[in-house]
Amino acid sequence: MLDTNQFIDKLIKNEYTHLCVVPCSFAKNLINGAINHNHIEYLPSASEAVACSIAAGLKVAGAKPIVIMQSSGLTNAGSNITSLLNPYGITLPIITSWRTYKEGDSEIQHKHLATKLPKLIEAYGYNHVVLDQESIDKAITQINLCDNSKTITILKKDTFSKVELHDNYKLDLSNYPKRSEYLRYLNETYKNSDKIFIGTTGNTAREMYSFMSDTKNFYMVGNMGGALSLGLGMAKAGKNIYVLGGDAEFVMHMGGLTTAGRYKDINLTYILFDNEQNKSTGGQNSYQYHVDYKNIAKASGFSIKKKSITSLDEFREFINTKKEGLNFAHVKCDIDEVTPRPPVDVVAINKI
Ligand SMILES: Cc1ncc(C[n+]2csc(CCOP(=O)(O)OP(=O)(O)O)c2C)c(N)n1
Repeated sequence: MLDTNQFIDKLIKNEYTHLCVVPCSFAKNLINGAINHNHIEYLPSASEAVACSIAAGLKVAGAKPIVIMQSSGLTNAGSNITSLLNPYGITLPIITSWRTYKEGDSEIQHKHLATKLPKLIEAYGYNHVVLDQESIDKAITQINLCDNSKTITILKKDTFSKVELHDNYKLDLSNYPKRSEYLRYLNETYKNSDKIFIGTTGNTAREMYSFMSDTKNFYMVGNMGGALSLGLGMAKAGKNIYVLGGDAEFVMHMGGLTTAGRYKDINLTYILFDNEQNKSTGGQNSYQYHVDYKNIAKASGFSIKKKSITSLDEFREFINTKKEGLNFAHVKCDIDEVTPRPPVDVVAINKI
């Protein structure tokens, strides 16, 4: 195992300047260590495609960026790698975690790339190295190789020693109800109804499994950023849909909002539960204070609850007064304890 803080010190000595990141729990110690350290600028990115393009801009302008992403995110970055980095000859370190999969695991989103990740990298026209887990010097040499050649670094689980985010990065959300309280209310209100609840990857889907046992649920365990569009498809096919999402998920493929906003004659309600962080990948702040979720939804064509919801009473009022059609609400919430992942037999539903 590598000492995370020593590794970051060496990155700084090697003059790396920025970390462009979509978090992955396999890389959380490295990410959280860099956030604590503050010497390499942390650039939380809406998607892996965004992270790669920012890094390319930094590199051509003389900075020394590193990109960190999850293996599933390497597919999002495919267009950037093959149509920006490669043809323009821009080289920079991309560290991708290598998510594993065992038969019977409910993380079905990782099953394919658990064996095919090196082949995907090869198909992009790149070599790969697996980050050394024993020697910081060897690992830094590998990062430097990626900085100067078409090579992608693969990060295995448990490569970096444990680092907790410093207390000043921990958020106090105690003025808001926990997400579980809102979910329990939805469960009570809609138990045994024909409404379908889609939970986004991250903790929303997991918490739905724990707190909404009596509603019809679709747990989206991967396909980050795609829950709203899945919901649009189901709503266009005549179903009454609720998408329950996280704030980091909201921005990943935000074009889904502009597409959905065209259709007013469907029943689709998007409830964004904003805990200001990536809870499921180590609690990194999402730093989206500048984003006006409600007005983005409104400008995209949704009917919105004008004020952000900060209490259960306001939530009840929204649920009981909203009209049919395309609705959006921004709900502030506190974080719950970690809840179990839904098991594979309930995740792998393919018909509703
Ligand atoms: C393409 C892709 N990139 C990264 C991830 C890793 N990932 C899973 S959940 C998550 C963050 C989710 O945060 P948010 O939507 O705010 O929900 P929360 O976990 O806080 O409830 C990330 C980055 C992923 N699943 N897919």
